[in-house]
Amino acid sequence: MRIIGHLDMDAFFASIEERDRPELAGRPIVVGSDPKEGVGRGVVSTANYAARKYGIHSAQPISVAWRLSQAAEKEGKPAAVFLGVNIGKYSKVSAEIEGILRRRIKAIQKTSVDEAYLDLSFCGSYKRAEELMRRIKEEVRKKEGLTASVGIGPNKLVAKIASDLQKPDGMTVVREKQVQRLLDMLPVRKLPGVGPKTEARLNEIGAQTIRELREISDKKLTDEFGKWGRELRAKARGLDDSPVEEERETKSVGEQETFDEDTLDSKFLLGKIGKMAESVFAKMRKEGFSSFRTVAITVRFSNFRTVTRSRTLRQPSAETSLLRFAATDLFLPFLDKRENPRKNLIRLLGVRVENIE
Ligand code: TTP
Ligand code: MG
Repeated sequence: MRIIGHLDMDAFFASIEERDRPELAGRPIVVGSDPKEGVGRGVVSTANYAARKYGIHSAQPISVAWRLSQAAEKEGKPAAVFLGVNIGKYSKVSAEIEGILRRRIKAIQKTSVDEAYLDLSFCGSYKRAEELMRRIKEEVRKKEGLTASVGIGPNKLVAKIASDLQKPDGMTVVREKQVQRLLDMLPVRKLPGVGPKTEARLNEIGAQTIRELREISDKKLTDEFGKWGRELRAKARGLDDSPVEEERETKSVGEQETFDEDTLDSKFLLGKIGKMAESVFAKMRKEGFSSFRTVAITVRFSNFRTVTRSRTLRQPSAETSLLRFAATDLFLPFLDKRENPRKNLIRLLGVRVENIE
């Protein structure tokens, strides 16, 4: 019998900060960019549950979070505490939690800084799987001072949905024969992979709940969504046979962009390189890495000839400015005779960091 678990830490970054600053216990906490008294331009990484009561949430502009906090204060509630992101610290905690899991479970798929799928089939029964996960939650609470929410089900899809159902500090077990009844009650948005766009289109064709999605004919789903329609159909039935597999370690993070028009406008291209360096750095941090050692750029010319150039630093760097500098420096020769004697136009640029930790 397959039994799969999914563990997701509660308000992860914010819970760590709350733990480390006992004077903040119980206060609303927002972790993210500097709000700069309401004119800051970044976003909220996460907020603890007290701050979520004010409507503050991940990915929201930090200026909006600031206003929500001020509004709450006007009503006599405590103002939120705004803290910067200390990704190095959170990665360490993440690795410790992974250690706790690995000591008791062989097959683990860590999917983000605070989430993992666990193959609990070896437990032999849902009861024993639940006992094991209760012990693990207890150990995480004792050793790390943090709470986690756990879902247990017959596959990854159901386990992931289940871990979200009783947050925070939740434990939700969904046995095979309960799957359909549970899914049928939930809105379609609860299915992993269904974002705001799919949700809106499903609502348009009359499916608010997973039950309603299940009742749409296969033909209509395929007409509307193509291949994705078939996947939705399986999800709505709680079907998923994907294995819990060790993620190949991400050793690089990058992005690339193809331009609307091929160009050799140096101001435009250097601006792009700079922006991409910043955003690759942000992405790297979001994925739980704090430093890089190698910077690589990709240049594709209008004739599709593609060139990669990279530079490895003597030691790891955690500086966005250094990434920006290295990427720019690698790119400059493409603007002149050194790498581009025929003045070929450029159609795509990419920036990537490797050897990340
Ligand atoms: P989540 O597990 O999505 O959120 P969470 O742990 O803060 O809260 P929940 O109790 O609902 O699980 O993400 C884990 C961490 O990843 C989160 O603490 C901060 C970070 N993160 C971002 O930096 N930006 C984001 O947009 C999201 C969603 C998360
Ligand atoms: Mg979480």
